[in-house]
Amino acid sequence: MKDAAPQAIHLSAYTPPAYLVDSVALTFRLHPTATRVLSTVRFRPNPAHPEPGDLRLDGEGLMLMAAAIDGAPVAATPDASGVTIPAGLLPGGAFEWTAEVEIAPQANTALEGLYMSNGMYCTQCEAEGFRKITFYPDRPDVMAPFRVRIESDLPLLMSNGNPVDAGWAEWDDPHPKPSYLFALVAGDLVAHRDRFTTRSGRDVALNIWVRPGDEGRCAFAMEALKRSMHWDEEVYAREYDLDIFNIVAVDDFNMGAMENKGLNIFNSKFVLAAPETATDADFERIEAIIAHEYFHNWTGNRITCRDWFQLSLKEGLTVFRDQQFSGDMRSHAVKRIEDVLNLRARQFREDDGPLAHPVRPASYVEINNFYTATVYEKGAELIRMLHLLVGSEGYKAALDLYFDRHDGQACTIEDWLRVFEDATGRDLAQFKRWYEQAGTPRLAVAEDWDGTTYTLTLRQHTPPTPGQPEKTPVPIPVSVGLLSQDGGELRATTVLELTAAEQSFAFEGLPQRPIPSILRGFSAPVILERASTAAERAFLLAHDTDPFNKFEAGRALARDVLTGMITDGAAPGPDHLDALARMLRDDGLDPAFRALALGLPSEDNMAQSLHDAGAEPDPAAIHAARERLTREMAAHLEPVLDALYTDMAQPGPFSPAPRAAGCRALRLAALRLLARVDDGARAERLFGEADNMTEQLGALAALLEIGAGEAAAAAFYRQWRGDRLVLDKWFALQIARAAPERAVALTRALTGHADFDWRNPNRFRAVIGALPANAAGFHDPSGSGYRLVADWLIRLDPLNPQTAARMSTAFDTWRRYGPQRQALMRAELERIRATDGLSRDMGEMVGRMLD
Ligand code: 0A1
Ligand code: ZN
Repeated sequence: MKDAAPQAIHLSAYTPPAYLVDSVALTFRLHPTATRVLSTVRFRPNPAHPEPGDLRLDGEGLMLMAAAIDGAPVAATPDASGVTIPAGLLPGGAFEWTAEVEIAPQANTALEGLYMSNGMYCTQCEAEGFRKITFYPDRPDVMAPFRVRIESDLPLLMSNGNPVDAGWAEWDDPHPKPSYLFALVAGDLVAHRDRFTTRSGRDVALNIWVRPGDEGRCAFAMEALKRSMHWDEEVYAREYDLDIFNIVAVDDFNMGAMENKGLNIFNSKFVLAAPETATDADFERIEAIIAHEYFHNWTGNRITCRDWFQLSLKEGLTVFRDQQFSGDMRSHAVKRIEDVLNLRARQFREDDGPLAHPVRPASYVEINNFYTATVYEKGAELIRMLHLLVGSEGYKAALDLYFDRHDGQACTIEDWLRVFEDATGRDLAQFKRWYEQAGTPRLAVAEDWDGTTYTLTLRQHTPPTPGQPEKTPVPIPVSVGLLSQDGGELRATTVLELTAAEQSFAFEGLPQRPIPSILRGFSAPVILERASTAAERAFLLAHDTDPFNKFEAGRALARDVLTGMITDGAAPGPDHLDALARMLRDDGLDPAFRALALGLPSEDNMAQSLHDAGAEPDPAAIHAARERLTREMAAHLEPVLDALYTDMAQPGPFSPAPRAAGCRALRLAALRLLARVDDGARAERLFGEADNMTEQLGALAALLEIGAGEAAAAAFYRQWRGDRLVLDKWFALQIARAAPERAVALTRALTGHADFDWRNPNRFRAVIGALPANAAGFHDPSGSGYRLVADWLIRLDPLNPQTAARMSTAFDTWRRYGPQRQALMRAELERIRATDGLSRDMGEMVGRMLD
């Protein structure tokens, strides 16, 4: 018997809290199976609420031992989601609620609330985990200062804010915060320590806490933290506001990291890094996530969200800020390309299927399901567009006003847009549609040339998404530059603002017909539909001065070639290969850029674009075409690849600096192609010689891709079996790079491996999540890939619904494929849905995918 469908929560039903909180005092008596949490909460009626009425506190899975109002015991009987104290039992004005509850952190496998990881206690409260710790109005618009006392024999005890006593058993956080930012850590950890002086002279102790043995892998994260603190002062005039900033690395964590006030908690894979164990991509990611969590101190913590529908208020903005930061630390051009590739791979995919939702959703069943690429990455794109539309000065004025006006508040998207309107005088009523309308707009382009005037006609159209059959035009900033036939700039970049469904823009007085470079810098999150010739794409790859569009021209060229190979059996022509050879030989180009430009669209990306063009994608055919093109590229480009492989070698000790990393990326991209012509000889050699993980793993990937990686994989395991983070890479890489016909069997075999600890989210993702990353393997026509993933999701769901539900997105493209694959995937989704006791998280996800 299934439970009744859980209720959806609607943005339109928001009401302010009946009571506000003036202060919270918590005492934790830690015990693995019987932790006691004592709370003292000072409430007062909210003047903004019509009538205070009953006191409703959220609480889940708590054993209530005692409760009192102003010291007098109250008989409170909790229901499944909390407890209600009738108005009649309340004094009328302010009052003090005290309670004692018991919880069992060791039994908490969902990793939400207070749980244990390797003998250490830690918390995860966003979005609604605090209600698993004690009874409380667990909603972000209730902000309060917290004081926390921790009783335990463990040597390290921490919570938010500043320590009150030398033993760190008591912590005081003076900054009012919502409960989702609460954190507690207790364990036997060691610190990598440093200090930072803010520009107004505050001396801040910085600590990164890790398991003994990991302290040698914290230096990079610490440097990244100091760079982030400095950058936020310089660029946003935001200073840190406590005397101490603690970061803790935990091995069992559902997400990347969490911005708890003064006590960030990180998945250890996004903190720990040493040259031998972390790749360049890891270093880059660590820098970005450290920055992201730090930046939340202002965008998220000091100014938070009124309710969870406003999640992008903090996440879109903080992603935009971390993207700006990474661009400043590294290369803006390369960072922009990487961000757009990621946006297309994850957010465009989401926006094009059954899980499509607006950046500000109108309803949800389980908020944990809305920590999505749309809320995060598309949310950041909206802010990038605002930045472009109002200019750097306007943006700065708006942000200054935002911090000034809203510090200490829980805000909405309306508040956010209003600061831009007030600071710049621009009307953003139409812009707001970007927050409310799901789906990726298609931008069609028509051109006209009359001998002196070049006219671009832009037309926008957004396909229907679930619950939104009709779309209205959104304002789209389209950055355009015009090139002359000899590669010069005829017109520098201008931003065309498309606000209607269709609009024309004329460029007058031109000496010759220009070659347009449209959507420079990827100025809006849209799909540009403009047919072009291979010759024009090759021209732009060679001459465009806008690095994004230069990259894009090469990417489109490759996509067109692959499309031709898949749909018409065409052979790859010379245009693409010759253009690539010229690009690779251009020493003026950043090696990191060249490495990206040498890449091909992913198999999932090809499936997406074929589907968009009305074709039925066949993952096996896509894989075969991509393989064939890779071999052709290798054969055609061998001399230049060989030269790059030699020239890009980095002498001396490993440095994760962007320039060296870019050279390695180009060298390894060359290596992977060369493996196709030298039977992996160079890769074998590099695998044996490499003194860093980037090259060792790159060499292993090259060998696995040509089916010659077995011995290297075994050697890799022997070398790294004791290192959990490296072992995750070992699991994932073998599956992701396996030949499609072997991928499912290999995944199954690895789920029987002694090191497959499926309860650990990183390991589960490394194994079960790697199969969908092998598109042709996952989509094996037998349906065995679908079955294997569904089996494991069903198994994980009762223990860890959040991670299981996130991974169900492997199936969200099911309607793209042919009838047989559709039927097989649908059957697996139905099977998941019919599982007894399915979590609310998973129930919502499969329901949205099926209905
Ligand atoms: N706010 C964090 C992400 C995060 C969200 C939810 C979590 O648990 C349900 C954990 C972390 C961030 O943006 O980094
Ligand atoms: Zn965030």
